[in-house]
Amino acid sequence: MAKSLENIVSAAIVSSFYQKLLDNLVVDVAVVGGGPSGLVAAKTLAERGYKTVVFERKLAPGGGVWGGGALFNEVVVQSEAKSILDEFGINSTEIADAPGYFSLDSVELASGLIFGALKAGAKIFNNVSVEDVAFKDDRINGLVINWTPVTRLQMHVDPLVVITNAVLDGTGHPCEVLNLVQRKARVKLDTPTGEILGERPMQAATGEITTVENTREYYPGIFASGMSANNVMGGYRMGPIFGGMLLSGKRAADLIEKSLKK
Ligand code: 48F
Repeated sequence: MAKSLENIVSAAIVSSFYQKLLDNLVVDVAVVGGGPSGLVAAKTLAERGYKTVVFERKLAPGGGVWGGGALFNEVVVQSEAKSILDEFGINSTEIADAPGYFSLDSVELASGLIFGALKAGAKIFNNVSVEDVAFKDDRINGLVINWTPVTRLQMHVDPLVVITNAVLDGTGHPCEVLNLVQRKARVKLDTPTGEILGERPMQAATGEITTVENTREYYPGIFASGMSANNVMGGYRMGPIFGGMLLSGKRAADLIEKSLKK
C-alpha cells in the first residue's frame, strides 16, 4: 500500500528525532539553558569538535534576549564583544554619541545565536527541563531531563539521563543547576562560603565585568556562565547590555575545553 503523506511526515519526524536523541545520550558537554551565554559556549565548543548539546526549557531558545529592554526589541553590546557578533553574522550599529557601544535588534541577536550554535554542530533540545544531576566519584557526570510540560503539570513520570563530561549551568538568574547541586547533593561549591552567594542589584558596569570573571567551574564537572555565574558569586545585574553574556560564553567554552583536555 502506498504511504500517505501524513504517514511519511509522522514517520520521518519520529525516526529522525529518535536518532537525534539516541545520538546525544552521551556527550562531551551539556549546556543547560539556551540563553546568550549558553549559545555562544555551545557554538564555540561544537566548532572545536566537542559533542555539545543544549537543553532549553522553553519552546524558543534565546533566553532573555528576545524582549530587549522592557519589550523594546533592541539591546546594546560593547566593543569588547563586537567580534562575537561579527563571528555569528549579527548586524549592529555603533551608537553615534556613545562610541564603543553598538545597538542591535534583539530578535536578530536571539535568532542569530540559535542559528550559529546549530550550524556549528551543537544540538538543541527545546521543551526539555533539567530537573536533577547525576553524580559519579564526587563529580557531576550527568543531567536528569524531562519534558517541560511533564514538569510543569507535575506529572508523575520518571525522567531520562544524559551522561556528560562537563555541564554548563547557563540557566540565567536562578542558576538552577547549581542550586540543585547545593540543595540535593549537599556539597560545597567553590565560592567563599561554599554556597550560592545570591545576585546583587543593578550596577551595569561592574556586572558586565564580574559576569565574565565569575564564569568558571564551581564543582567538579559543572561550570556556570552568564547571570547564573553572577548569582553564584554574588555579582551585580546589568540589564539589557549583552556583551558580558557573549564574552562569558566564550570564556566558559575555553575553560571547559581546558578541563576536557586534562
Ligand atoms: O537568562 P538567560 O538569557 O541566560 P544568560 O545567558 O543571559 C542573561 C540575559 O538574557 C539577561 C541579562 C543580561 O543583561 O540579565 O537575563 O545568563 O537564559 C537562560 C535560559 O535557561 C533556561 C531558560 O528557559 C532560559 O531560556 N532554563 C532555565 N532553567 C532551566 C532552563 C532548566 N532547569 N532546564 C532547561 N532550561
